[in-house]
Amino acid sequence: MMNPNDVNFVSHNALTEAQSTPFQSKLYINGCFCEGSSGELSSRYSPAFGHLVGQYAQANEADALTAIDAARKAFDSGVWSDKTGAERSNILLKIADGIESQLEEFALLESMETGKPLQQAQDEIVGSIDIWRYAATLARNLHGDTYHNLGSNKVGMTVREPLGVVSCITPWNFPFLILSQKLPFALAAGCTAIVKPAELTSGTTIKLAMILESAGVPAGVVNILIGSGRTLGAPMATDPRVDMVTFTGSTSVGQRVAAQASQSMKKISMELGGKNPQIIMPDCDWEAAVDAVVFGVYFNAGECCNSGSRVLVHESIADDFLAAVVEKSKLVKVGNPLADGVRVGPMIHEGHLDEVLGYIAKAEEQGDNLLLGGQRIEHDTGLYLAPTIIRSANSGNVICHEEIFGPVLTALTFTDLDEAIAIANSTEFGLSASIWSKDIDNCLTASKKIQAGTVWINTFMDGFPELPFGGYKQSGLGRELGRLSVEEYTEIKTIQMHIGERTAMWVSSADPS
Ligand code: TXE
Repeated sequence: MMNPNDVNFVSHNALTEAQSTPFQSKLYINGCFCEGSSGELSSRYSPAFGHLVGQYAQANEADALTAIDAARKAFDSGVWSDKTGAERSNILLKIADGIESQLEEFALLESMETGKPLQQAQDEIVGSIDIWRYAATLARNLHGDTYHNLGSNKVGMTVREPLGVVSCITPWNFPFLILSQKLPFALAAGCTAIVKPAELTSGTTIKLAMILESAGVPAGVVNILIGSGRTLGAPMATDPRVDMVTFTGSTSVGQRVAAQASQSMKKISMELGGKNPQIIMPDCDWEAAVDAVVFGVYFNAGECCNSGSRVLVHESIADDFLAAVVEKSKLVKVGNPLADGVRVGPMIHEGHLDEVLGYIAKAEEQGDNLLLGGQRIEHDTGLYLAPTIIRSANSGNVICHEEIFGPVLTALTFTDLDEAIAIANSTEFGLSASIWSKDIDNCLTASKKIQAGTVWINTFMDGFPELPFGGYKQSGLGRELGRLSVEEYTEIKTIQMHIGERTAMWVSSADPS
């Protein structure tokens, strides 16, 4: 345990009534808010303050089947898929307006359930609204192709049809942002959906349901289940009435969901883990690179698939650069998520904090060098972990290649860019990476050779709805966001046409007898 005075810890104040009143919610199936058929409730307590944040009706398998049935019937009826792109676009824009009108409530609930700083939660809801608006533009731009080069009596065309019913399974680290990377694009394409947020952070997803109907989304088009991944995941991934599963979460659960979904050849989209390197060259913009490393690893308490959890530093500057990162890390404010300037809140739950501490212990056992932190901070709920930096001499050590999902930076050194790229590529993941250098050759060489879905040059973790996001290797399958993301939720149909009289018969009376 670390003394809070040994880190830049901001203590808690008493909560106001608005901050401490628990959110109550039901399931949302076929346009109705309903209790789960088991009658059970789950409770979420704040990882920062320990108070009851929300109580949720729990869905069981029977509820999942009812939701799937509603989504299937809504899709097959054409009530959503037959709307014009313009109609769907207008509804998505109204949903965005509805979220915006409750921005503060969404952000507070998200902050209380996850423990993330309130200001960051607000930024994420603002970012999510922007994504809904971006998806609305794509609803009007979905189109196929035509082919006039098939001969004078043939025309071909491809049309993009909505894929059908989509199961969306989302995690706890960015509950509303990740939902917004999936659902508006599925809706833009004309699909219907069953959505299952993570057990710990269901609040903002179910809050969205309260906006859908008034925005004009017909009953059954979006159905929201709250409950256990194990119980609800199986029907959502295997039911023959579901056409696609989009999942964000751990690689191990993603593999299971993909295996289940493949039994009936469903389309799958997976956004999984990462062990993302930031490569620091000697000619980097020093201040900006130090700041980006600190931001990259501590943002969202490191519970971030895009976390810059590895820093690879050129050996000629390694000691000084890491000393600067240690000093800047000491300035990072940890603690009360509602206080101004706090950047790092608590970890999501006790079990997860224990796992992260287990990785730190393993690193020390393997001879890695703890430069900063490494311990819990002494505090009521006890879920705060001090910003941690570990220098490793061996890129084969556990801390260098497994996703830790906490505020833990692993530092390694390299002698030249080729070695840096080899280390960058030496994990099973390939989500994102960055390079810091003023030399364009270094930057472009790294961006071409690193196996990752996103490479940032002299910046880190920027994101725009316009730019696709997803992983190479075991970081995932498919892409979210970007112009083409709506196409992930479509099937291509080829239509071939013959013009005029058919002369070439397969069988003719003139054939030799
Ligand atoms: O994730 P899970 P957990 C990583 C991160 C973290 C680890 C464990 O390394 O430490 O995963 O987190 C649902 N069938 N990421 O255990 O279990 C679950 O209810 C279908 C990376 O919380 O993968 C939730 O809705 N679904 C990540 C979702 O899967 C199942 C974000 C994700 O939970 C299921 C979160 C099942 N059998 C964790 N079991 C990222 N890529 O950002 C669970 N779920």
